[in-house]
Amino acid sequence: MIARVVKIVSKEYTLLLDDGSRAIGVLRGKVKRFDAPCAGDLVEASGGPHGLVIEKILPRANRLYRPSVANVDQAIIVMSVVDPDFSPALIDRISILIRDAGITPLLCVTKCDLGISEETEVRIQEYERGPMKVIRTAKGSLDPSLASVLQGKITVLTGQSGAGKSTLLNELEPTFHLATQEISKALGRGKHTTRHNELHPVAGGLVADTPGFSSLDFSRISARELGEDVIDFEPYIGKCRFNDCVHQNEPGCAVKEAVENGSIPLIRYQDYLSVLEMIQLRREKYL
Ligand SMILES: Nc1nc2c(ncn2[C@@H]2O[C@H](COP(=O)(O)OP(=O)(O)O)[C@@H](O)[C@H]2O)c(=O)[nH]1
Ligand SMILES: [Mg+2]
Ligand SMILES: [Zn+2]
Repeated sequence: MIARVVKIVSKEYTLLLDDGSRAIGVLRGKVKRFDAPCAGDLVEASGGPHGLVIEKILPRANRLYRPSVANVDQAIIVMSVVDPDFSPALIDRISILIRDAGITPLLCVTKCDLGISEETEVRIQEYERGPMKVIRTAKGSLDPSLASVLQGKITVLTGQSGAGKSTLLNELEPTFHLATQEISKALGRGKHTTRHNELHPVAGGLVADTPGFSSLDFSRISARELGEDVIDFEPYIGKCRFNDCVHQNEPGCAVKEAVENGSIPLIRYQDYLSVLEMIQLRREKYL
């Protein structure tokens, strides 16, 4: 049978079966020598006397390493309006990395009940006019469109620690009691209480709640590829005069034209340039 890995605790794999039931599986010896399964993997399993045995991992559509999840359909960038502060630079960087992994980014703006500054409101509206789906939420009044985007998909929540990821999941699934920061502080367990390697059944889909990340790693992206990872640039890719255009100083650049006529927000382009310069500096360092 084919089953989905939804949780891994040491050598025990929790498998979600076709009929919605769960069963524990272990690896057939030969699987171990290759790549072990991660959450999100579809595996071929067979019944054994002591439960299910995982025979083989089916080919992956994509693979994230932090968190370790395969076959991810979309990633929701969770960003609060305050506490921690709203950061377009962070949204743009995370969104580049998500698209580079072959995954669709969405933006969820949390804590809207805490009041939105004029500057932040302008920035949010820029995203709302752009190509990324944006959902605003406030504790206690969850937007139903969030549940509908999760339906039937594997979703990763990503964003700074304290942005409200666990709170969102608890509100989406009232049977959940994921530790939020208030609780974990009270228990003195520090900030990172969220468990890795688990996909939670939420709103008819599967969701990975991830801890806040510590670093953004652009080392595998080249200057040439970077523009393709910027979702706002998509309509202009391939339309520049030079086909190796990095949309920096080149004449006849369709991206720069779109920035000048206001089709791409200036801040999005500036964030792109700062990542590009970082990649270019890194190259120089190793030449
Ligand atoms: N006022 C308000 N507080 C929120 C909201 N979402 C989360 N919080 C609070 O923000 C803190 C961090 O939330 P948490 O879900 O643990 O963030 P995580 O680290 O991203 O999982 C907690 O104290 C939550 O109660 C919201 O929409 N409004
Ligand atoms: Mg959390
Ligand atoms: Zn260009």
